[in-house]
Amino acid sequence: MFITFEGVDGCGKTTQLELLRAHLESEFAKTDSSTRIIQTREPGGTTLAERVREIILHSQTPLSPRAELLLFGAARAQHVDELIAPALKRGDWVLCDRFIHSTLAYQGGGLGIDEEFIRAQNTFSTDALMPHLTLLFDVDVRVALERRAARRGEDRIEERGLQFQERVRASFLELAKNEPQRIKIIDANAPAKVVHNRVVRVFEEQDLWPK
Ligand code: T5A
Repeated sequence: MFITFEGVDGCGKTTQLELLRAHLESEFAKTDSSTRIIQTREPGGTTLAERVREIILHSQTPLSPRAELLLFGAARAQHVDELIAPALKRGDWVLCDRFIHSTLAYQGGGLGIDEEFIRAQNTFSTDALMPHLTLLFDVDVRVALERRAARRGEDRIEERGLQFQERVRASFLELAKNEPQRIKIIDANAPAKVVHNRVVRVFEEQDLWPK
């Protein structure tokens, strides 16, 4: 099972990924399954992809939109080949903080790069791998900004400001409207425990708990 976590910067998806991981581990512990849960993130998850992450998010090097898109694609290709695809082949569950829908929302909706091109590039980068389930944590961008303010400084993408984040949020919601089977919108405008209960409900509705 391949599950991705999406939303604007600071929506709380990493917190939710960790809560779901702990919940899943306790459910798996009740079974005789040896399934492992792999937690990973994008850009990142492998040595090369983490280095690309540093360049994209934290370096002062100029980065054009086309170069940015290609770097996200390169990081994803390495991540899929080295970590995600082998884990899924073993039967492990992969919980991934961001994946293709971030590229569609940020580089497509946010930067205005052609969606069809992004999808074609992604098919090449991932060998057509798509998540079984995508949890989209939807929150007002001002709430997300307040949550981000509690931690470290802004990265290159967060520095693009609230209007950029509004476009990204709108793009995520549009993607969810077009892929209702895969993308489940979770209202993330509530305390973390309440949001987790909403995730649990999605798992119940989809009958996803390990047996
Ligand atoms: N990107 C990525 C692209 O542009 N294209 C791509 O293809 C890909 C893959 C990645 C950046 O790269 C861009 C998108 C991003 O800008 P990231 O590591 O995903 O960076 O960055 P963030 O989205 O900023 O992720 P964070 O981990 O920093 O934030 P999260 O995951 O949204 O939020 P989280 O859980 O860390 O929480 C943030 C703060 O809020 C609190 C937490 O305790 C924490 O302090 N919090 C809550 N507070 C109140 N109520 C809740 N429900 C809360 N949940 C969490």
